[in-house]
Amino acid sequence: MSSTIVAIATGPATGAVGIVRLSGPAAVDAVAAITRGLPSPPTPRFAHRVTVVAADGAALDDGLCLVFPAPRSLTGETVVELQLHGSPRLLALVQARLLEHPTVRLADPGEFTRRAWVNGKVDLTRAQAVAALVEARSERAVRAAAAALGGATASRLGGLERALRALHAEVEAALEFPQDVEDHELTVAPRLAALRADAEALATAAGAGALLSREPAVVLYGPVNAGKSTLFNALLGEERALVDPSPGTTRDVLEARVEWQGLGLQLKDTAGLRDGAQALEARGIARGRAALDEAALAVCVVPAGAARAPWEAEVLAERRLDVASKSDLHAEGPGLRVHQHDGKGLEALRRAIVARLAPTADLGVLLSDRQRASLEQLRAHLGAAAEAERLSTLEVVAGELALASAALAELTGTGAGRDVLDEVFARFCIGK
Ligand SMILES: Nc1nc2c(ncn2[C@@H]2O[C@H](COP(=O)(O)OP(=O)(O)OP(=O)(O)O)[C@@H](O)[C@H]2O)c(=O)[nH]1
Ligand SMILES: [Mg+2]
Repeated sequence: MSSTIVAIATGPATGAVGIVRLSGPAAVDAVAAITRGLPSPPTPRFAHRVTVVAADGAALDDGLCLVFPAPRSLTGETVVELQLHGSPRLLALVQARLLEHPTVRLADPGEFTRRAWVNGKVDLTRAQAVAALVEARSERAVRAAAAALGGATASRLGGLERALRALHAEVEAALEFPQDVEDHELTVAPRLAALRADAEALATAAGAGALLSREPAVVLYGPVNAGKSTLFNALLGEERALVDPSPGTTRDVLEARVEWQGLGLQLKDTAGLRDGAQALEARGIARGRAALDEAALAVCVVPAGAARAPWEAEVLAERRLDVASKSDLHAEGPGLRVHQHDGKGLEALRRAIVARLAPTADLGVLLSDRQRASLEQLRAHLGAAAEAERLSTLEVVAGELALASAALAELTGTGAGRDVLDEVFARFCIGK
């Protein structure tokens, strides 16, 4: 890879600092050509004070220049960073100046990270973690991405890969030396069971991770006038929804993003349910039901002491959380009780919602849709291998283990084709 790439690494908005980054053999030359004050050769990893100049020699900005000679850099190539003032126009001018160099071109999205991956600086899970960290919107998403960046996902997948490879080799050996088959049969079943348990745990962790990238919808629903909108406002801590003593106040679905205990989610308020609603209200109810169908969790809000059964029947129990509202008006009532006006029970409700969506403290593993599909294939082939093992058809076991290995290689990126890599790196913004 002989081209040198350049990109503005900081965001497109005005900021205190803006960074222009280059990677490749011409990085130092290109920067030296548009600056004054950079010694030749520059001191590695030293903050040089430089002046960036226009083609007519006029100063454009004063800033810092850091040079990371290959291979000890982010990408494994020579990397130069210009830290300037965070003016988008200035940074565009500086980038255009650098592009005047004959071998410098604009970086593609994710190309810095892709080069790091090509040069063995990061594996695919760490490269993905960079994108996930940049995109993270909640504290849990930040922590999960940081853990992956630290190698947690890589070591988890590596453990699975080693165990699978060892078992596959052993089965192949048993096929080649049938006199030893009986010995091998003793160990294949428990090791296969352990592998399946690991793959199962990974799938659970991937489910938890998916909640962090695709924030779940939590929908408040229930009969008219139950206090859903009052509860929605109380949970948000702001007067978002109109509240009124007359039934049928809410028509549209109202949405707000919240972050509770580090978990980001979409909270929705819906039209109260009742039979015989007139045209406009009925359309509101239909919208509410559509939101309910897509909800990760439905919070069934019914006043304490009122009959719950018809409302609870709207949603299956595994997707539903039952709440008794207006608990100040009625002493009895099972489950979670909230009094929206004085905030009683609100924190317990927030915790209950988070506990239902993310039942374990495990932040989860961040996988792409394609990786999750590979994981499903891995599990299917391990299951088929276990079935074949029970029937003592070792050739079939070996075949399924080979397919399982291929699925795992897709997942870890070691066996990933170009399209998979393109998809991974296309998720990045330019300059990453
Ligand atoms: N006493 C008491 N009244 C409440 C409580 N929560 C809400 N209310 C009252 O109940 C009435 C209805 O409240 P809303 O929040 O509009 O109820 P809703 O379920 O959104 O109603 P619709 O949108 O019409 O389905 C209002 O007069 C609220 O002031 C509560 O905890 N205690
Ligand atoms: Mg309402």
